[in-house]
Amino acid sequence: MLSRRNLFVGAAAVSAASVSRVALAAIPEAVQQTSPDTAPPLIPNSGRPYNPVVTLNGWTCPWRMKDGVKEFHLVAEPVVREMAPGFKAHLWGYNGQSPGPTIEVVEGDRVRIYVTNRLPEHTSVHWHGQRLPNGMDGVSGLTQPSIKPGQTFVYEFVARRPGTFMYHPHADEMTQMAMGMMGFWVTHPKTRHPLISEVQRDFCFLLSSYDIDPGSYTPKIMTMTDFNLWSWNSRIFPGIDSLNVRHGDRVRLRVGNLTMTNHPIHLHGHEFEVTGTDGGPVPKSARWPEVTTDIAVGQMRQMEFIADEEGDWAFHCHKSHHTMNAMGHDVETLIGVDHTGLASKITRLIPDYMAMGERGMADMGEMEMPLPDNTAPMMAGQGPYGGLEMGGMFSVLKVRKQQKAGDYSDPGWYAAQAPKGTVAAPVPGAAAPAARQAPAPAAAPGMKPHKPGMHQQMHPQMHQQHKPGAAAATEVKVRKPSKHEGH
Ligand SMILES: [Cu+2]
Repeated sequence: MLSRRNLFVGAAAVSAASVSRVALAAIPEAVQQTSPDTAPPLIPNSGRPYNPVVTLNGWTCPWRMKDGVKEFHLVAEPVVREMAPGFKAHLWGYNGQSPGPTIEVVEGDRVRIYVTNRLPEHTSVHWHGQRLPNGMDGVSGLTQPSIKPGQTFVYEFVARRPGTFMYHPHADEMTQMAMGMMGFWVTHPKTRHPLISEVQRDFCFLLSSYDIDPGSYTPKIMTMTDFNLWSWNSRIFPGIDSLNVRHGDRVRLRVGNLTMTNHPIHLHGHEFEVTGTDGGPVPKSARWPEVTTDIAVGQMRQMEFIADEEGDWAFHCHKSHHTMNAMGHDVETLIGVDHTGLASKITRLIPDYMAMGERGMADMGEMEMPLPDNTAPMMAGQGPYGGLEMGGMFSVLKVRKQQKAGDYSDPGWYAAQAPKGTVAAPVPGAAAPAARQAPAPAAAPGMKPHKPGMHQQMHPQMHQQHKPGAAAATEVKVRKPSKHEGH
C-alpha cells in the first residue's frame, strides 16, 4: 500500500528534478490540508474586502499577493479522503484533499495560479465558466499542452465576472473526475451589485459520485451511471457537516454538479430562489420560488432564502437512491412477499441464505452488523428521535435564534428546544393492527428462491442459522451484505 509518506517522498523527488531552484523560489508555497472538517471562512488579509464563503467539509486556498496579483498554488496529487467516519477513499485531488481548496477572488482581480502535477499521468485545469484568454482555458491538446507528471504550469487571467464557478481537469477527464479532481471558485463582486445580494451565510459545495466497493479504497473509474456513493464535497452523510445559521439570516447555497446525472436539490421548511448560475446572476424578473431545484451535469446554481423558521431542516438530493450509501441495485423487490417457512426450507439447502426486504428496507438503518473494514452503512445517522435512515447527499440546515452572527458552530438538535405541542406524536390508544399479508400456506406453492445466486449475495460471516420449526419467530432476518453487487 502506498502511504502518504511515500507519496510525498516521491513527489518531492519529481519536483526537484523537473523544476529549477530559481523557479521553485518564485512559486508560492502550496498549502496542504489534511482534515476533512469544514474550515472557518478565510477572512481576506489583502486585496479588496468581501464576505467569505464556507466550503462544506472543505477549505479556502490561501494566496500570496505579489505585485498586485493574487497568486495561488494548486498541487494535483493522490490524496486520502475520509468520506465518512470509518471510511477512507484513495482519490486524486489538490493540496491534500478532494475536492481541492476553494479559490475566492474579487471581480477585477488579476489571478495567477501555479499548478504542479504530482499525479502519475498528465493533467490540466479548466476554469469552468470564466471569461479568460483562450490559452488559459485549460483544455489539454486544444488550448495548451498537457501538464506532464512533475511539471508546473502557470495560468493567469483577470476574474472578469462575479459569480459561482468551479475548476476541474480537462485531460483524461473520465478518470480524473471519477477520482475526485475538482474544486470550487467564487468571484465576489467588487462593489454592490444590483443582482447580487449581501448575505450573512454563504455555503458552497460540489456534487460528486464514486463507485467504491465496500472494503476497497479506490473508485472504479469505468462506472458510467451506477455509482454507489453520492457525495457533497467527497463526503457522504453522516459525514457531511450541518449548515448552521442564525434565524433571520439571508443564506446563499452555491452548488455545482460534476457527477454523471442530475440532482434535484431540496430544502425543507423554506422557499428559495435561484439567484445565479455559472452563467451569472439571474435577472430578478426570471426568479421564482422553489423548494427543489434540479442541477444538471456541469451546471452550478446559487440558491438564496431567508432562514426565518427555526428548526433542523433536512436538505438533500431528492433522488432517494442518492441519499443512500454503498448498496447494490440489482436486488428483487420483496415487499409483501411472505417468507414464513420459506427461509427455513432454503436454509436447509443453502445455509447462508437470508431473507430480506419483506417489510421494506428500514431495518437496514438500525442493524448492528459487522461491516467490511472500509465502507459506510447504507442507511445511517442518528437524530434526536431515532435513526435518520439516510446516507449520501443529505445534510441538515440548522436555524437558531441564539446562533451568533458569524458563528458556524453546530448548535445541537432542535428537539431539545422545540416548543411543547409542536412535534408530531403518537395518539395513545388508537393503534390499529399493522398492515401485513396473511402468512402463506407452509408449502408456499409456486414460490421459488429468487435467483440461484441469491445466497451468494449474502455475507457468509453474517449468516444466522434458521432453525427448522422456529420459522415463524425468525421469518425475517435483514442482513447488511458485504458486496456491492449484493443486496
Ligand atoms: Cu442526486
